[in-house]
Amino acid sequence: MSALPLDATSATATPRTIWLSDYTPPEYLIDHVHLTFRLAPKATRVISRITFRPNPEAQGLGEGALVLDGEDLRLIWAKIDGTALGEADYRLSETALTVPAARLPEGGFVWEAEVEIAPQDNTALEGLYMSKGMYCTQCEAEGFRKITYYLDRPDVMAPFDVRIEGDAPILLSNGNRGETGAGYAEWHDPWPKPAYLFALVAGDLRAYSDQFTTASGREVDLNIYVRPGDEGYCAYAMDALKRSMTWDEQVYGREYDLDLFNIVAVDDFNMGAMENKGLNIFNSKYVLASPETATDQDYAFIERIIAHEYFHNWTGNRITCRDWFQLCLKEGLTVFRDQQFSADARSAPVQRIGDVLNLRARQFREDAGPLAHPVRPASFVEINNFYTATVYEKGAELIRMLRLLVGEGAYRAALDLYFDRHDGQACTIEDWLQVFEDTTLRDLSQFKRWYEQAGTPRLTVTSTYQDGHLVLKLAQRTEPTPNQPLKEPLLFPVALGLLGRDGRELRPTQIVEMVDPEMELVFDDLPEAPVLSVLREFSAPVILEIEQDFAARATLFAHDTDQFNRWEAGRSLSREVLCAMMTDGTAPNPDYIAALAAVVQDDTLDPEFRALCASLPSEDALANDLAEAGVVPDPSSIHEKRRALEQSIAIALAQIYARLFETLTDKDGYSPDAASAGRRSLRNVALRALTRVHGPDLARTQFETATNMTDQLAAFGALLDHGGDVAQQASIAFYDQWHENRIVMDKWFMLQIAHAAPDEAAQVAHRLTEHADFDWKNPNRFRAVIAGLTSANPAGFHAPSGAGYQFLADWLIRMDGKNPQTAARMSTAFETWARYDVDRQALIQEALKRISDTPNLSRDMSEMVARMRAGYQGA
Ligand code: B3K
Ligand code: ZN
Repeated sequence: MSALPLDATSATATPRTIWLSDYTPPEYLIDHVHLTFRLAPKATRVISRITFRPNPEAQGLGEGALVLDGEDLRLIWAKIDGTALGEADYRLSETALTVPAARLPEGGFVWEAEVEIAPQDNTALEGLYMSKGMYCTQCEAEGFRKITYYLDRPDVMAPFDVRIEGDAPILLSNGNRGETGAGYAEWHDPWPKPAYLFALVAGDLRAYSDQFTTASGREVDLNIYVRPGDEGYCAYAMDALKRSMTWDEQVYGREYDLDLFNIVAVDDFNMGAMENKGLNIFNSKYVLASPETATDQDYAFIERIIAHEYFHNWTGNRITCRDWFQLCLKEGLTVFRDQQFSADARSAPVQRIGDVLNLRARQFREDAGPLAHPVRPASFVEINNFYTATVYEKGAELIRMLRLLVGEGAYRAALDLYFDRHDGQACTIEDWLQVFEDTTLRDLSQFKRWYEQAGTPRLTVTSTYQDGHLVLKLAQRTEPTPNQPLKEPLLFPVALGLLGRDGRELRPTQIVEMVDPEMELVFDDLPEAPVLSVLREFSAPVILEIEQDFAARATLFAHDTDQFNRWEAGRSLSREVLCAMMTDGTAPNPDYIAALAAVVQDDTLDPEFRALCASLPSEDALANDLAEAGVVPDPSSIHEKRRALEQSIAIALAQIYARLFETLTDKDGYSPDAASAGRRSLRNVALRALTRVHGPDLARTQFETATNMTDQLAAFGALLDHGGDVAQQASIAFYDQWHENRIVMDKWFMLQIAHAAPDEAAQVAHRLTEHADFDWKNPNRFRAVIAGLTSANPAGFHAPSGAGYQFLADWLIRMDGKNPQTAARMSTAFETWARYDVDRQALIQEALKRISDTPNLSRDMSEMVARMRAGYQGA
């Protein structure tokens, strides 16, 4: 039989654009799958037995041929209904195996095949691969085709039985346990699933176990599998899992549906985690935690991601996507559900501010550049490039808007209908919107444009007040994005309230629906020209353009009943102060500092909220805002002016911060709950400011005596920010203390680059890539160093010499040859090129061209680079 080279990164056939409009149903469906794995690092054998039947809904375009996806597989033999196939019976290409209709029995048949794969050589971490001696899989989106020949598409769902043969003490797959004996284990997953949810794990693992009883009384065994020695770091993830299970029962009426739920922590993983049916696989940094090693932020991420993957069991697994264009069907909804869960578990306003910060930092940025695409894209070359902030975060915003538009009760009724009607199916956005239309009898065709139209809409609000009457004019528009020059008006909810100049509430929140390009609203009987609080709780993912004087925003910052808009007003003030400092060199406005002082010292407010108000917009956010305003951002000036404002605030608020630093001390040990985390957060904002004003003594003491990573890392950051010998010493001490803990060491790598002076940052990053502990094939370590420069030190990344761009391009080229997914993801650091001056633009484009000229570039990277090069006119 013919053999193909076993090379995990071999380039596939000429990249082809796949279109949503070309979707056709599969020619065959699968009734049952049986897989046997004989594990060996260099030569794993996979024996499949798959029952096919013709799809009654097929359009016959394939003329009845069986076309199985398969990549990097060595075919040993194949049979149909027990008869071996000869070489003349099928055609093999680099991506498929085709059996012509003439060779197939009518009405269905059993396909059997044996293939060989080499998990140890699989550096792409897609399909079956090895991480520190353990076997593990990642199949979403199209990794299953690297395991065996199959219809690797989400609309083909089947029950799977799996037998694993190997020496490892723990052998896991999806579903419920079957027979287990020396050297083998069998698994049965009764729920039909697409191949992307298949998973296998084998290794020397230890379980941290617990149990959960579902609302209807089903006993579920829960296990978190980790490497020996990590068992002591699983308690928080387990607690988060049980709380997620209860929450989904209470809020969505969804119960778990197998006898066991397994989670495995893996060190080498391309993303955060994966929702494989009954066998979630996690990047170990989103599972393992102890007070000494994980920060409060790590705990919050673990809680959120555990919940997210668990919630996929219904939104993603029981109801999946018809094709990959519908990715937001499961991701947008599941992100929205995990945001709701975190808001319930923590503080809702703080959660909302965090969600919006994230949306703006990643999704608005994406929408403003060459990678802009709709929540449901119309085409792609490599689907892995579309697991984006737009699909996930903007996708979640669409669900949030729908809920606001139809109301909480109708939302729950629509979801009940969705689960009822579509359980076991592979669905589309049309199916999703239909349940809302059927529940509310509303026509949602205008709302559907949100799924198809890229770009962040702008909402402009102007007002006139006369004799007790307020007239509000609202207008919407969306700028053109790549390949979408014309935009249509969208339907979205605008939550607004009115305040008096003294801050009392004149009108409570009301929700109006923006439908047309323009709308006018009239309010009567107002005693004075009110202060407008528009887009409360950030009711729609739009850019709000509103002229409000300093006093009006100071009123909102001091008094708005909507916590989100209170924070937003403070942010708008700080942005204005910074822009003035940058454009005409003005000193920081003392009124802003006074307004900030009032919020920071108000002990009736949640400390986390105060910490958020005290944090200035990030350098990247400021660059984005300047570009929005038509000013070419200068990353070094942004860096300097932002530091200068931080310094002024630190000096002005030094006494307040000294008091907070004293009073917010936690007397009774560490607890990861939101209230305790909030106190640490504000106290560490104070520490950083006090270090700026009084020098490093406080931070050094905290660094040396801290009993939790949140406080130790904050002190480390303050010392690095201070610089000089103390920074050096802290860095050595941190290394000595933590060099054996891989998750903590990622922080060490990242922070040093983050705090390097901009003109040295690329050099520091480069030096760290030569450090003995830099393992570039580990995605977490690679990301720590690359993002340490590109995200955590923007002034360094955009240094005028171009050294940052060169550093990134060198590493992307190198990584692309091993792990295209991780490389392509990191390439988005270049997506903002159009914001900058012509010299920086030319340097970035040069770097992109160099990547593009590299031979054998992956499909992932060539697509990203081509999209980012488009539109550049030259210097
Ligand atoms: N569904 C996975 C992401 C898969 C990414 C494939 N490149 C994790 C999640 O969203 O829950
Ligand atoms: Zn997800």
